Amino acid sequence: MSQTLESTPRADGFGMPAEFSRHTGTWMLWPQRPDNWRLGGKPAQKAFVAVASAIAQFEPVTMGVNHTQYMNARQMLPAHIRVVEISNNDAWMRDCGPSFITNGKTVRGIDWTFNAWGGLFNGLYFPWDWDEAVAGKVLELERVDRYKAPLVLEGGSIHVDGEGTCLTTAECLLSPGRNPDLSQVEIETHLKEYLNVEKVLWIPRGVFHDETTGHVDNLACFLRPGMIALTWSDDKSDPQYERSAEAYDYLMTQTDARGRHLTVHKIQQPAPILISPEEAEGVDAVDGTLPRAAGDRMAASYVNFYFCNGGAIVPTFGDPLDAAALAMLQGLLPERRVVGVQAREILLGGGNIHCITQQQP
Ligand code: KQY
Repeated sequence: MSQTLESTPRADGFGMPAEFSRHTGTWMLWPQRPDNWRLGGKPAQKAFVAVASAIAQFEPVTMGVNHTQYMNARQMLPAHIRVVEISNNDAWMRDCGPSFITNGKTVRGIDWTFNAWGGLFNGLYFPWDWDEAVAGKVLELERVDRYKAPLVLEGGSIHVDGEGTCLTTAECLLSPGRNPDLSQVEIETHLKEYLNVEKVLWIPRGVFHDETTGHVDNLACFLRPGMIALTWSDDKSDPQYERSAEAYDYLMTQTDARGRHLTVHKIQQPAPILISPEEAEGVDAVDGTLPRAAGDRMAASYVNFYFCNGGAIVPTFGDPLDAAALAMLQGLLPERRVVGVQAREILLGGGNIHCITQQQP
């Protein structure tokens, strides 16, 4: 059995590598809850198969599924994707899974506290106890020791450059539904201790209408140390304009842990994506779960992509700007193959490709 360690990663010389470093594989969870995914998750399941298959061209993929969906997932996924039973409340492995860390020889995991993006204050569903157990189960399956971090945090709320810098948003990490008893300084101290970083960059806000209260992974990510991709709108009447502009202005005033100034590449967001009446009708209404109403705007962003070994898997939306986003990322990541996957059905559940994946170094 894997052990729970009493020290911290920093004290033991472990830290989180950048997502663009080498992986041994990717973890995902299978969508099924009918009060989040339309039509009992059927269209989303096809999109998850497309994402898993795209990643599996580059590295091994493991899909965790509830026992009620095991046979269906096993039959829908190609044989080279490993399917294991892991009970879960929903399918966001980035957020309820572990953050893997390493000292260059051994891999360990951080098991953060998960409260469904805001607990009883503004969480997205109740209960979340199966999700809360996912990180521990993944680590035990891999026989990897873990640190239980004293912080409510989802993996989508942080990015690291692997060279001492963490990127996050104040909107998310300081939101009242997460760690209301901790100050910004205390939260930053925990990030430094558990991720083993020297510097935390606090972008003010995330993407407009993001139901995670502003996860950074939908707004911005490191392309390499010192280089950031930022979702962008040139339309001053779009509520995203102000958010992206303030993030850009903030990043332009900052240096990273190594003292480098940051280069920020703007990736134009797609035209606003609204839930259609047919899509809204397909979602069960359940008390305590975020409702899905026709006309609601979803937080679409090309930046919510996933690095895998030699590749980058990027969400597309059937928008004329898809091609420009793919071409721009391919130009910025010449050493990788950029692969677009139609992701509207994932977006309709409240996140995107980065939110449903978790890398294991
Ligand atoms: O990381 C994410 N974007 C997850 C969002 C969860 C949405 C649940 N409806």
